[in-house]
Amino acid sequence: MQIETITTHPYDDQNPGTSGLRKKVKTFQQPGYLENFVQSIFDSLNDFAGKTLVLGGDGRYFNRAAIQIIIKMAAANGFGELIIGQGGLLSPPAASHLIRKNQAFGGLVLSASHNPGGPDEDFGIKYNVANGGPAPEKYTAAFYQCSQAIDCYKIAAMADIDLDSIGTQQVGDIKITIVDPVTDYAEMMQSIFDFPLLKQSIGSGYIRLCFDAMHAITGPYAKRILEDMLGAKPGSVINAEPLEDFGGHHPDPNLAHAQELAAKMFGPDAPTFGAASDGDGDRNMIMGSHIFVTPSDSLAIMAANAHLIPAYAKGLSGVARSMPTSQAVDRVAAKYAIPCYETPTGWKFFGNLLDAGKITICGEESFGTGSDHVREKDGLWAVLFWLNLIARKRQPVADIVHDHWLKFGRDIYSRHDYEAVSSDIANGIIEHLRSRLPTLAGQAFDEYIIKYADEFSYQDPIDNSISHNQGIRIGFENGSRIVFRLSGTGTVGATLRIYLERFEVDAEKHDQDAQAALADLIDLAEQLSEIKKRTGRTEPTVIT
Ligand code: G16
Repeated sequence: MQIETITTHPYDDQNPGTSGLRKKVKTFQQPGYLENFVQSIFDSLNDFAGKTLVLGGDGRYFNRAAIQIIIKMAAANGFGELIIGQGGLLSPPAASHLIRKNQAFGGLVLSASHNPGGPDEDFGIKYNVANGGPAPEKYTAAFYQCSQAIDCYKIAAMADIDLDSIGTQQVGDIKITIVDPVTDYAEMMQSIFDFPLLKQSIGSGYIRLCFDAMHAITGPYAKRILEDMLGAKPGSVINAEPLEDFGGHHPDPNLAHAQELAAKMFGPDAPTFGAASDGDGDRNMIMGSHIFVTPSDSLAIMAANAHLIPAYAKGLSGVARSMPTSQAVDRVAAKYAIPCYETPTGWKFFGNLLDAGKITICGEESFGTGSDHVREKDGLWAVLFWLNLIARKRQPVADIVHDHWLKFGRDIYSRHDYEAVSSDIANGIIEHLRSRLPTLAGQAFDEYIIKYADEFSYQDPIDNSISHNQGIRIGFENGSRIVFRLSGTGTVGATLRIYLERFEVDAEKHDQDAQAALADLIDLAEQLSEIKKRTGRTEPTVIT
C-alpha cells in the first residue's frame, strides 16, 4: 500500500471546545482541514502502531466522506485494525462500548451532536481514549498545539471501503471490520435493565410509549430495542429514519425542537411515556403524559431510585453533576450519604471519577445522563432506565416526579440561551460580570441576598489537573443560583447561557410554571449581566 505525504498549512481555529472540534461543514471541507486535525490527533498520540481504532459517526452530511478519509489516514499512520459501524454509523455510547469491549487504543467519533446537519450546517469530530470516554483536556490541548505547527499529513493510496457490508477485510497492513452498530449496544442494555419486566409492561399496554428519534442516529437503535426486542407497537419510534440533514430540523431533544413529541405528550390520549434523543444519540429528554422532566430532576430521580434497576441494585458509589446542573441530585446524595461531585461542563470531566469507581451515575442539565457502563452520556440508556422505573414502581411519570419533590423539595430550574451573539459582545458581558464578582457577596436584591459570587475552577480529584474559568456562579442565601457561561459547542459567534434555579420546599407550590417561579431571578440575571441591554435582544433564543 502506497503512503503519500501531503504538504499542508495550519488552520488557526482547530482548538477543540466542550466536546471536540465542531465547525460548519464548509469549514471542514477546506483543503486539508479535516486531514490536519486528524493528523494532529495521531501526531500527539504514542504507541498505537498495530492497535485498534473504533470509527463511526452520527450519519450527518459529510459523515461518509470523512470516514473514507480517516480510514486512509489511519492506515497510513500505522493502526492495525479499524472497527467501523455499518454505514459509518455509531452513537457515542455505542462507540464508547466498542472501544472498551475490544480494548481498542481509542476511537474517532464524528458528530456535531444536537447541531443541525447538511451542506451549510455543522460537522464535528472528537477523539475518545482507551477508557471509551472523550479525551481529557491535556489531550485536546496537545491536538491543538500540533494543529498549529502541522506541515504535512499521511494518507494511504487505497480505494474507498464499502461501509455497508458487515464483515472483515485486510487492506495492506490494516484489518477493517464493519460491525452492526446496534447489536453490541443492545446486548449491553439487556445486561443492565430488566428486559422481561419491560416486555411484560409494554406488551400488556401498561406502558404506551413514543420515542422521537428526530431523524437521527437513535432511529435504528430505538427500533431494534424498543419495538423489536421489547414489543412496543410498530410506529412507537417516530422520525426513525436517520437523514443527513435530520429532515431540516435541529436534532435537539428539548421542548423547543422536539415539537411533534411535545404535542403528543401534552395532547389528548397522551402516551404513558415519551422521550427524544439528539443527533448522535447521547442526549435524552424524558416526558410523561402531560409532564416534562427537567434533565436535572431526571438525574436526581434516577439516583434516588437506582436500586430498583438490576445493574445498580447494590447502590451507587457516588454521583456527579456538571456545575450548572441543578442541586437536586446533591439532595439525594446527602440523604443516602454518598459523595456528590461538581464538575465543569463536559462529559470528559466524569471519566476519571467513573474509572476510579468514585461515581456510578452522573449527568448534566444539557439533557445528558449516564453511568459507569460506558464513558459517554447515553440517551437510550436513560430512556430504558425510566421505562424500568415506571414498570417497577407501577407509577406514571408525573407521580414519580411529584413523589420525588415531596420527599426532597423541588429545584425549579431553567436555562436561557442567547445564540449567535457577536463574540466581542459576549466576551464583554463575561468580563463585565467578572469585574463585578469581588463586590457582589452580601448585596441584597429584595429577598435575594448574594452569599457568594465566583468563577468556577475544578481540580480533578484523581489526577489533580486544574480547569479554570468554567462559568460564573452567583449563589444566594436562600439556595437559589444564577450561573453564566459561554457555550463551547456553538459554531456561529458565541452562545451565552444563563442557568437559573430556585429551591421550593413547599409542596403546595411544586406545580408552578418554572418561568413564572423564576421571574425574579430572571430579572436579577439581567440586572447583573446586562445581556439584553448589551446584545439588543429582547428575549433568549431558546428556553429549556
Ligand atoms: C456536549 C458535552 C456536554 C455539555 C454540552 C453542552 O454535549 O459533552 O458535556 O454539557 O456539550 O456544552 P456547552 O454548554 O459548552 O454548549 P453534546 O451532546 O453536544 O456532545
